[in-house]
Amino acid sequence: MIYSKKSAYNEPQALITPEELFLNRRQFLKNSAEFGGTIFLGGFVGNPQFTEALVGKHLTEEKLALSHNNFYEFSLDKAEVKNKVESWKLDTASWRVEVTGLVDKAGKYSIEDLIKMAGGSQEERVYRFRCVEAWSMVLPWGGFELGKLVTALKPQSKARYIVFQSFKDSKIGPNIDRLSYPWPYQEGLTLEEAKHPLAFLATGIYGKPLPKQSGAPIRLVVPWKYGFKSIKSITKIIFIDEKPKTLWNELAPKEYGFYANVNPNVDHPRWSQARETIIDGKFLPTRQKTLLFNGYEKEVKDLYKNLDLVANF
Ligand SMILES: Nc1nc2c(c(=O)[nH]1)N[C@H]1C(S)=C(S)[C@@H](COP(=O)(O)O)O[C@H]1N2
Ligand SMILES: [Mo]
Repeated sequence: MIYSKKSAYNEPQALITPEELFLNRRQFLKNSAEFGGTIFLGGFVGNPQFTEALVGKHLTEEKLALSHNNFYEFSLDKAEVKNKVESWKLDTASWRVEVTGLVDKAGKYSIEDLIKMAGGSQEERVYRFRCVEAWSMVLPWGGFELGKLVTALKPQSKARYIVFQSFKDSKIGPNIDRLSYPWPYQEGLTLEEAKHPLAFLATGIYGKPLPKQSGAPIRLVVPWKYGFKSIKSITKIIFIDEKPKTLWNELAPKEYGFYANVNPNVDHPRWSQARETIIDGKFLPTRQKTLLFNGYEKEVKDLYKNLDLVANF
């Protein structure tokens, strides 16, 4: 693939000021001491090429990002998710992700195992994040490239898609009993998409381990797709040969496609996708134009060169 890491990180529209990133890193160092000895010991190493190229736009304020969440297993109210997750007694150390299907290295892995398989270190990535509901944020994730893990798991030659599932335990997420959705929350990518260097598995945000409302202890981040693809609190990864069912697509196939690439030219049946509201806490909404592939066109367009983006929304 014609792709250099540098191009991915040097997006001109990106993202935050070096100053903010620096403060953020200092904050991380402080917090990593508090979490010392755990899987976060390695920390999230920022990419200096990236840092130097940052201009203009602002990182979403931490307290806004961490109190404006979509996590339907807990609540349909974005402001309420944070409170609802508090009763979740999350034990990160015993969390396992089951890997099954058309893959040589099937098994049940701890978060530490997954990080080791992906090369043993974690890094920080600042990505734009665009929800299908037409709001956006700029978020500093900590974690590792999904593709590194995928390669280490040795998918078999028949594998063409990768499926992710969240927990299906109503003792954790009460709405699993209350809402008749096709639980567990399930999402999927083509294997090619999953191997793209921008596809990321996050274990942290703002230099700290992921809080529960953000999808602890591990969640997907696919920055060129609508936010609903970025599934939280992953418990299962399945390699398969056919396009999988995905939760929103199953619930409303005319509204939410499998690909869900951010596209200002393909409106949602009930609203326009041409613009987005920046989550900045201001009383009057700040709007900006939505970019094709959420601004990552240069990096990802080759994945879709033979795909009709309108038919395959
Ligand atoms: N398991 C699970 N993952 C999920 C969701 C969810 O309800 N459950 N919501 C999705 C949607 S619609 C969005 S926009 C993002 C929100 O992530 P954030 O709360 O960290 O911003 O998570 C996605 N992942
Ligand atoms: Mo979303």
